[in-house]
Amino acid sequence: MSPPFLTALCLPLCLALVQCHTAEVSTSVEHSSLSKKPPNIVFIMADELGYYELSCMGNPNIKTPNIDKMAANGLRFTQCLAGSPLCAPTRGCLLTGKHSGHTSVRSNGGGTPMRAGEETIGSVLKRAGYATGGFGKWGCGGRGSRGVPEKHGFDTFIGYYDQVHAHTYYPAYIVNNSEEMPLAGNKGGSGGKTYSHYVIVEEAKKFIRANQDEPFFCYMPVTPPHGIFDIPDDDPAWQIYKDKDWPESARRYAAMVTMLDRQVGDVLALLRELGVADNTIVMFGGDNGGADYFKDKDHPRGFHGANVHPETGVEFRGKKGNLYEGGLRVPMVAYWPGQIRAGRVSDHLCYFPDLLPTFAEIAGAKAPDDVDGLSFLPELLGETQKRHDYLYWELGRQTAVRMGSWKAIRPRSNGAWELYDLTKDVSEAHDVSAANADVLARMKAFATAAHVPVQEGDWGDRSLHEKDRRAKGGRGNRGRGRRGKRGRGAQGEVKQLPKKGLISRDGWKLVRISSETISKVAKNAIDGDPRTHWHTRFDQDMAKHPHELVIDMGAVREVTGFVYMARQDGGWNGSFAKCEFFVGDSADTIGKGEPAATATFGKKKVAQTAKCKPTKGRFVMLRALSEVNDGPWASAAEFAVKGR
Ligand SMILES: [Ca+2]
Ligand SMILES: [Ca+2]
Repeated sequence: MSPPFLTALCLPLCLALVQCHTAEVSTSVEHSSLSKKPPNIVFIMADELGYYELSCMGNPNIKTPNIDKMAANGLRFTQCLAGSPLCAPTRGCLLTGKHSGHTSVRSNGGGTPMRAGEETIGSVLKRAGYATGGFGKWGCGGRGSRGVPEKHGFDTFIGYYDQVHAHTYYPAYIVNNSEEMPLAGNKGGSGGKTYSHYVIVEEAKKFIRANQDEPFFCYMPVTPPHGIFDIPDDDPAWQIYKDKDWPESARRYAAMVTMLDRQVGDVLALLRELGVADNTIVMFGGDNGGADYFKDKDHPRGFHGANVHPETGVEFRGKKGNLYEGGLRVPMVAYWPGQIRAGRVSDHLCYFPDLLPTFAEIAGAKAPDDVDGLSFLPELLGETQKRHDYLYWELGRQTAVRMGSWKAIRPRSNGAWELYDLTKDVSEAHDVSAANADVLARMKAFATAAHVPVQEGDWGDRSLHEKDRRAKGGRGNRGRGRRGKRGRGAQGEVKQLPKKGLISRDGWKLVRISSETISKVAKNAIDGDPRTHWHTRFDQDMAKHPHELVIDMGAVREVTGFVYMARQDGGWNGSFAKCEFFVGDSADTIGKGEPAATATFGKKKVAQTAKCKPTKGRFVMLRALSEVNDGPWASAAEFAVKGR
């Protein structure tokens, strides 16, 4: 089942022989056992691209001619599942070959580190003599931690180490092996002159060119089409969509996908130019299930239908962030001239932990013994493929197991397990657990065996990591908008709460909080600093509104209004839209009657006020019912109360 180059690798002195023969590499698909160096591996991963968002999948809106061609001349997987439905944990699975019951990066905090010494695709391939480069979003260890890419087998990594840093395409710098690489004219947010993604792709191409005579692994976990939905107005892809009668974010998103498609084409052209295309496997995929972005009443599953079959209308349940198929199903295409037969569609059930053993086998390297993945190289080559006994996921309080066509899912810890037969019910609409207790029992036993308590890697000094996160907003700078206007809300022109008419917040106590992240805690909403904010957790059990905050003001006050400030760091994720406010005498009963005030806030950095008729009480409650982008989470830079 091994391709001929593996035979060559088994021979003594193979390295010398391979080097002697590199000049003789032919573009023929015939492999001489000695004339080939191990194949190059290029893995390009879009951030957020949904299963049905490629034109070869029938998407009516988005054009992806180059990826379509890769699929037509290669293999497309129908059942490639993400390691996790969120950015950081899915990268942890991809890089380490482990499922999310074993990985060290299971939270989506952005900078959570892998453990020291943990093996990755990078370290395995580097030991096998590969040049290893990464370009894009790392997400498995912020700067200063033990999880940085250059400590995990990557010769070079250029891009974003922390995910929050990646929430701008115009940061003042990106990171190159933990050093800052300045980007000219950038201020963070949507303001700047140097589009970071262009730089990242160019660096990837430089890496390929520089290592054309070595076997190389080029890992490209690039950020488009993840928000902020920015693409330069002079990008050719924007010209295709700019005049569409769609919401601007939906147009920008589509253009970002088409831009990335063009760059995939550029990478393939470069491999041909260098004469290494026939000895290079190129894979393209998404990192987690589609996010159903840009929902409206005509597009209840998102404007581009990431999780909806464009012809049949059959939907994947759920989306990014949960373990139903909508959160896990990603597009995945593999192209390898002469090795993968053109035009294949594979139903082989695989997931991100399989990539390490697959790439290791392609390279003739040994995968670590403790990986959970299974090489799918035989499937790529059309040979007999082993199947998984089961696949496993956990995220926060959610757990899921796949066994053949069976999918067991427990959406909440201590909740009931559900069971679906995906061959009959890909939408996971009909729970058949009652009729298949034996099947479910087996799968629950797999889940119990698969989970090991998480052990994250060590942080050293977090100061550089925190700096990267702040760099997202262009702190201390004024931003230029993407259409050349002054960006609003950049750090440096931080808005303040009104000075008069507010009840003093000295001595205020938080009584009850519906949800908060580890770093963006609710006390940030009442700390008097508009640059800090409370950000509710993005987690299945806390994903949905309402998000609530109950505050004890310490004494009975007369309340006349409620003041809200959105986050001041240039992002709109999590800004409150519809809210209710309550005044009461008891923390236990507050929020049960009629609200004292309701409001629908807009995209404004200035303080917004919901007035109420004078109402006495010691406790106030804020209840956020929706978010400006229809996101499930919420945030507040500042919350204050008017009155006396
Ligand atoms: Ca993602
Ligand atoms: Ca604050």
